[in-house]
Amino acid sequence: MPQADVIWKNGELVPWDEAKIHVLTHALHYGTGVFEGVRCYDTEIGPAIFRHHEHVDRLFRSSSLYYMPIPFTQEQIRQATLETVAANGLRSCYIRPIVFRGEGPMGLNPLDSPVDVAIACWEWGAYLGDEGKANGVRAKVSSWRRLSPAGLIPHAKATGQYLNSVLAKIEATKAGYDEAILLDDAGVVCEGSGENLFVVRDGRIVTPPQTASILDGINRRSVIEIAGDLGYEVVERDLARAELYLADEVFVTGTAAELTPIREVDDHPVGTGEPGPITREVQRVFEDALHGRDERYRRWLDPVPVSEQVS
Ligand code: PPE
Repeated sequence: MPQADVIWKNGELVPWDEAKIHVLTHALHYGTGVFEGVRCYDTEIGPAIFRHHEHVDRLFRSSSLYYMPIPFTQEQIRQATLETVAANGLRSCYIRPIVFRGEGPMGLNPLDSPVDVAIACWEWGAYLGDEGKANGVRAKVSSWRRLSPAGLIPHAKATGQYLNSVLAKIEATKAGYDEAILLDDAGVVCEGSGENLFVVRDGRIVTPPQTASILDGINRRSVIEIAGDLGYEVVERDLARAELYLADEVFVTGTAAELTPIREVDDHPVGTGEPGPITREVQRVFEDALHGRDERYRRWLDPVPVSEQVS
């Protein structure tokens, strides 16, 4: 994977290779960490982080759901992220803030272990491939159900919870598909292994509701707003598995995946088998928003303070 120069760790920037942890880190054993996936784009107004405040806010909420007090304020974490991107001289990158229970007593009670924080960033291209982003990917409904809200907290972006996505992703890729779609505990459509999901039927956009064990995706919210601004009706309701096969269009959204069309589900072509017109239109405006090309959504960008160098 591409490396950058420095990583922010508990308040200071350290060289990439020195951002290490002990093998008895609590989170390594018990999954007691929470994280974010954030992206910085080289926009019309310079490098800028997309919906930065919302990501920092979700990090703190995830952390609080697992009783992990972060020893920094939201504003300190936001400034640290801006500083890390700037120090690495990156104009466009993926950013991974992580908060975790560090080296402390073994055993399930994490409350006496320190809460460590790190922020790394690196260049990361299209998550499901450039081809996939342009022409759509092939998905498989997973035999693994999305983690149940009776056992864990789907709204939290917690490290241990990702074993669920990992199983689904392994199954889908071993079977020759690009991505997994998980149903929830009740058998209704939930989301991709690392993305929220949208279906277009009869000109309407439908996406599973907050109660369907989804992660409350920040790009999901952005796309709902953009689609509304474009005049589309967006409905949050339960989706039956068969509606994936009967859909005119299907697409997923996420920080890593951005907006990626799904062109096949379980070997059924979605619609014509190519990304449909509504997907294309929403994707175009969403990409404009990410890159600061649409003034309406400039409020979603948090500029990275960089000295403009003439090269
Ligand atoms: N659901 C899940 C399970 C999920 O992991 C993500 C993000 C989303 C929905 C979309 O959320 P948002 O990014 O706020 O729109 N997945 C992150 C991790 C991907 C990874 O492989 O790591 C991401 O996109 O950064």
